[in-house]
Amino acid sequence: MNEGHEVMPAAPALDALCRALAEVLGPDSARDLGGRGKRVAELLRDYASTQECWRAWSYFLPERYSRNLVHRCAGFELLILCWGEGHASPIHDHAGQQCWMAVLDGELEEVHYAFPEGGVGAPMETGRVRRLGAGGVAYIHDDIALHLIRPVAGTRGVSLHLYADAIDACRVFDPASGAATVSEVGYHSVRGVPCPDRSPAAIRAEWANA
Ligand code: 2CO
Ligand code: FE2
Repeated sequence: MNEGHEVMPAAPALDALCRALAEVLGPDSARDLGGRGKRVAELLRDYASTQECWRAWSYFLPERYSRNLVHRCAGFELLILCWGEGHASPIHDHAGQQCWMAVLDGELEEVHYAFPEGGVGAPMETGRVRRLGAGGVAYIHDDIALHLIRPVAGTRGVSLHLYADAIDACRVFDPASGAATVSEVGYHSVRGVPCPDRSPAAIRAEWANA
């Protein structure tokens, strides 16, 4: 170990997954993946069911679910999300992008919501609710539904999220009224190293040529 230098934890199988995803997705293929979407889901399922190196890059926060960057490039972004007991995402959209979620640990609940077409002022309608255990893969796009994600009550969970393309901001919805606000999303760690004081813009700039 080099004194004075932070040791960066390694996650070789995650790096291999990113290389495989880059081959399948390409730099500008987010809109119409055709049959390649199935291959993306398979790659995520294989990783989630057989690998453990994500543990080195998972980082829980007491107050909210954490967003931990694995890789960001033209075409996609890969994150590990760590969900503590009682945490939940807001109801949100995905900025027109495609999103796959593979459960790495625990059991997560996904709740779909219909887009509030009638305007704001009424409670949002809940759609399908489903639970996914480790190795399970879900897919969402704005044409399918809005959603929220949370661990099953009283438990923690970890999930791997692939966004194609990367999402820098999304809309979050108030369940009581359907009112939407735009919310920038950020990162709590990058490749296993916590980054509490770094702005999302600085991190995005660092990855701009990856
Ligand atoms: N989209 C949310 C986020 O990236 C998590 S829910 O899965 O899509 O914070
Ligand atoms: Fe989401």
